[in-house]
Amino acid sequence: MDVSRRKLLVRGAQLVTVAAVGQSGLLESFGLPAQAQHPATDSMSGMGHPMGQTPVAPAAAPVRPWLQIDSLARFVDRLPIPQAAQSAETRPHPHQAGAQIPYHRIVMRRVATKVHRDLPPCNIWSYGTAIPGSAAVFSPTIEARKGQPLLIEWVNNLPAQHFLPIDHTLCGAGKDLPEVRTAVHVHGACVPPESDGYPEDWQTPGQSRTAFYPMHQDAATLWYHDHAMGLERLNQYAGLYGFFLIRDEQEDALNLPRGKYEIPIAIADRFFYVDGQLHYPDSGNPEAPWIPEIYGDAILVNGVIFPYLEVEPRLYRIRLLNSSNSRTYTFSISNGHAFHQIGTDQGLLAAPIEMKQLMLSPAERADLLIDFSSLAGSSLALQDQGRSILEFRVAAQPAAAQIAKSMPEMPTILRRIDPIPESASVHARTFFLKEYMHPKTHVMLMLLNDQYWHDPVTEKPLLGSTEIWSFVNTTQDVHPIHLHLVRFQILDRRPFDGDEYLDYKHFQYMGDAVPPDPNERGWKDTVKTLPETVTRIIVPFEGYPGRYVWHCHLLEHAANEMMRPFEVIAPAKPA
Ligand SMILES: [Cu+2]
Repeated sequence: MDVSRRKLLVRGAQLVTVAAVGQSGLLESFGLPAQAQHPATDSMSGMGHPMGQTPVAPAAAPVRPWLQIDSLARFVDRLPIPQAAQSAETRPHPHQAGAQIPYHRIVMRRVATKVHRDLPPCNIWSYGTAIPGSAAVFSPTIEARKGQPLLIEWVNNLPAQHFLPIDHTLCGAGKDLPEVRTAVHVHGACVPPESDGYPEDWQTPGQSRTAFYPMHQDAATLWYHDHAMGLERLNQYAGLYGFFLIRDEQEDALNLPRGKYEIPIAIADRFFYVDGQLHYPDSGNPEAPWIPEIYGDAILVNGVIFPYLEVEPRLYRIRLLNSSNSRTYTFSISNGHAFHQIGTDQGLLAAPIEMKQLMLSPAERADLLIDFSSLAGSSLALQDQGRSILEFRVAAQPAAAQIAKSMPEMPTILRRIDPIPESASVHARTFFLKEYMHPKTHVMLMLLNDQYWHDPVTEKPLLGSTEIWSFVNTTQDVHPIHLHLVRFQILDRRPFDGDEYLDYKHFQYMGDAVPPDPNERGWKDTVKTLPETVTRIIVPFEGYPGRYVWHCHLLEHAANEMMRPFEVIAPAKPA
């Protein structure tokens, strides 16, 4: 992976040369229409790193100096625990006469939060208010149960002007549109299309939208975030994300740690200025500030840099979410302590998987059990590739009330998950994931099967049918691919010769298909598609007919055409 970006740059340079000699652009040479070309910029400085650790630096001198994260004191702020959203009202069920269901009203607003003890308050956009006992603000957690539908009115009370660099040349972010628009998507929720937060179903400040969540699905760690066309990367960076947890009887029966022993943890990287305000790097071209990826040097854990969490020497349930724009993490615990993964994006695995390392791409979740019982009196840290981001301080002994009660124990079996046979698929689709570099401007463009957002819908699965989707990742990036509405299983990954394909259009496998890792053998809604690898998933299209989206969850990629609609078609009624 270390040479990947260099290789891409070399390839880009080669192709630029070819294109210049041939008097035609790179995009045309790939059979792409000229409309693909991103407006000119001379800067390549916005280029991120595929799994990068190197911060992106803008070409222009910053107006304000950046914060050096390493200068901050470590572990001086308590980890904020997101508060459960409170519903005081009920409203009529939209489809069942006479039934009343819980109604939440969640307001998006500009708020000041403390991301670190030694920094001035930071202005963010959030669905939340201050957390009791903390100077931090974090979005409320929606608590839902299978079989208990609910309504949420999402209210946009944000300012009329954005504070992060909008790129008006991107699809759906034109200067003719309001600057501030929001569309709330509950990631992983099986909901009717009008409640899914379709990117073009946006609201402006002063507007709201009420969404219906039927909650027919299994217990899982979902999350909500903004998905407005052309602004998702900025709105989420501004702070618009939170947890949405679904519980059910199957999970209840496992007696997993609950209450203060169940901790949702959202990890998101950011850049800051020395005055404590958010910094979103740009390309250096004010007319086209988009950058291909972003890897901030500050890791926010529930909105705070370098927090600590006091734990008792006992079993904890940690629901881990990667809510970063681009960064993939490799998590571990500082002393090499093993932990167990019990669930993935769409709920429980079949059995706990013992692990010492966990790789999590943007939008993926991991439901973990960490047993601190043998670590009384010690401190350890949650790390990303050896870098500590959250400290666990283990008390010398359990709380007295807990000693009297029986402690939850590690379950051995979680639930039954039947692998879907490939023979269940009625349609196989293949998608080429590509990145193009403009020969003159060196700006990247990311596409799914060479199609743009506004091209006609090509994926029209039948409601109730099962399909196999193969993602041929011709790039050097890990692209986490997310399908709205559905859950799926990963079939396998098989490496191919990327150079041979890109240079000669000759497709050649380089090895056998590899089954997913044990902790991926559950229901997923986001899949890591690895470089120069074909990743296959099998997808039952269940839920509702209508138009949804699928996209790369590197938000900068999704903003630059790596997002497509799909339409679930209701089966024809018999005549
Ligand atoms: Cu991508």
